[in-house]
Amino acid sequence: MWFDNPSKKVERLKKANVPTRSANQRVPPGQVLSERFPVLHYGSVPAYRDLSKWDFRIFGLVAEPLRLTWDQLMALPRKTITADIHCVTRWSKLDTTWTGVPWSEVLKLVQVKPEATHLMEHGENGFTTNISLEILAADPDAMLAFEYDGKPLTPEHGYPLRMLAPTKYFWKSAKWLRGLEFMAGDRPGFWEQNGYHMEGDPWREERFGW
Ligand SMILES: Nc1nc2c(c(=O)[nH]1)N[C@H]1C(S)=C(S)[C@@H](COP(=O)(O)O)O[C@H]1N2
Ligand SMILES: [Mo]
Repeated sequence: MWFDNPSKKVERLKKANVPTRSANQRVPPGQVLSERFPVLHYGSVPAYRDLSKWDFRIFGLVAEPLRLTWDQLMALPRKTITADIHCVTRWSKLDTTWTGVPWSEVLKLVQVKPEATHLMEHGENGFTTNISLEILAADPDAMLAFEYDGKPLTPEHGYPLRMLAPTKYFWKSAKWLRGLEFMAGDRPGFWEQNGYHMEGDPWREERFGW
């Protein structure tokens, strides 16, 4: 498939004006490689006894808001991808492998209104982060991820579900994801309200300020 071809992927991202690595450059400016997988978040790690009461909501600028149970989410098409991740605190990790529901499949679940331009990701503990729909559509690795390295996400990395939008700094990948809100225009999420950049592109070093 086209997304198995790395040069096709880069081509497509460039079309959407997403700067990407060139063949000999995988680490964005100002970043340091990490072998470990650091854990980073604000607040405490949610604990789930089971997922029977867990649900996932898609709302905002959609024809009909949607509520999915965990079992319904698990019945959706899935794929496994490998991508590099870049945290604004300057660590990058190469070749991380994730399994989840591809963004293209999420878009099939609802009828998104034409005015919608951005998405607000809603995490369990009130965490939010904003991202553009154009970026998500252009990134074949964007997904609702539930496995890392072939195993369910660990609690600290977002169990049971997190966003994965690896063309942006990793704060744009909300852990403990519970909802997606389609919006007309952009609105700052949690870190963005606290001075982080609205776009957060690691290749342009969009760390702070907007
Ligand atoms: N719900 C939630 N998701 C979050 C955060 C958070 O504070 N709460 N922090 C973000 C930040 S700043 C980073 S760098 C990544 C870290 O993910 P990791 O702990 O799996 O490395 O999660 C992002 N997702
Ligand atoms: Mo971060």
